[in-house]
Amino acid sequence: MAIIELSQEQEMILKTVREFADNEIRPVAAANDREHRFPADLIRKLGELGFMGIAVDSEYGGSGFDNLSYAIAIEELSKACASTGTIVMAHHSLTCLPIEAFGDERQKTDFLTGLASGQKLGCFMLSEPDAGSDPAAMKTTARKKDGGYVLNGTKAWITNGAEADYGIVFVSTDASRKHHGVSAFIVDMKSDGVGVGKLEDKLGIRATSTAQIFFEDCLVPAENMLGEEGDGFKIAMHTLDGGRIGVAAQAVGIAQAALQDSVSYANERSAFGKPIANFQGIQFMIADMATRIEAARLLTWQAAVMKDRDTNYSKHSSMAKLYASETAMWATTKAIQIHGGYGYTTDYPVERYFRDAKITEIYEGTSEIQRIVIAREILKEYS
Ligand code: COS
Repeated sequence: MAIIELSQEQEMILKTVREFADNEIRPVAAANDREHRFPADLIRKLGELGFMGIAVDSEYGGSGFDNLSYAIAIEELSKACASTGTIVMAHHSLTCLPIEAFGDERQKTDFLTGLASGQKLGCFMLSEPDAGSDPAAMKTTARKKDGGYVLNGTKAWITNGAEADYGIVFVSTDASRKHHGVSAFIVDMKSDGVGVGKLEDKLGIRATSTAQIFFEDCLVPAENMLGEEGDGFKIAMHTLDGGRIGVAAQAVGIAQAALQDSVSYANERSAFGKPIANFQGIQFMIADMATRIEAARLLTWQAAVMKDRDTNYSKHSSMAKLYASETAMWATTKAIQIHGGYGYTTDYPVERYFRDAKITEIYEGTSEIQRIVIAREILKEYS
């Protein structure tokens, strides 16, 4: 662990989530991945333990902890099973937190309380088949009608889309105004006019579901609009700033699992008459993995602490996500190398870590998008 002193409360959270992950999540991670099985039971138990609303105010069903606690929890969950980390992240930082930040009292009572207590599951619907990195190009529309809005269009890559009870959907209420014409709504996913389409067959995080969601003349009450008409793009950007801390923590967790497994294997496996851990070629890989992971964790915790202190952390969450995700991809590649041929098979979990690591360089903004966010800030700061 990095040398940032955790509070007693954060230590307690770390201990609780690590025990739960070791005892209940890790043992089933490989089978859930292989069989594409959504771990509904584990998610229910995480709700009972308070992790589905860890950083949501207790007034609205959450546990009221800080964002550093959230990052610690996501790292530990993802170390055992990145899919579980993804399900919690999409629910917590992409659904609960924007309702807490931008919702009115009724929305918090009606939607957030059920979500944060883990009784309901959430999803975040921004991307579309032709709008990922450039969400302002979305085609899904909302037309005003009889006290509500009628939604039409298709959302893509929606984590938890097939299982969610409530979702936040971003739609164009005025296409002529581009990003200023984007609005956000809370949707009951069981409403008429909401349909679940194709489930993606993915390289990694295979125990999550990733769905296309169709809106066909779906009437949403006007009172379900999050913020004001036209606020949607800023709500999405603000939400992703926070979400990227979670992805960074997830990447650190995957990389940490790769390191721990590599050390165990290097101590067990012998070549040329001694454990391969004795060879410098292996030691240098382990040293570089550990150093990069420590740096990635520090960047992640820094961004989380900045969010907790209410300072502008947009650049820092992008830096954390960029560095941690590339560290996870690099460290899992080295982990397979250390395991040799065995690492290339499903006999060892490092091939799963490698497949899971890749998504952290893509979702919630690709590495290229993170570089754009960082570069824009740096150019402003130094000019
Ligand atoms: N928080 C709040 N508002 C923000 C913001 C942030 N972090 N970043 C930008 N905005 C605001 C800007 O202030 C601007 O508002 P005004 O026009 O009122 O001044 C508006 O949003 C548009 O900003 P900008 O002109 O920078 O938008 P661009 O179209 O150039 O896009 C990027 C900016 C590329 C950073 C953005 O589109 C992005 O993050 N894309 C990736 C989306 C993503 O992560 N997709 C994955 C989906 S979730 S799996």
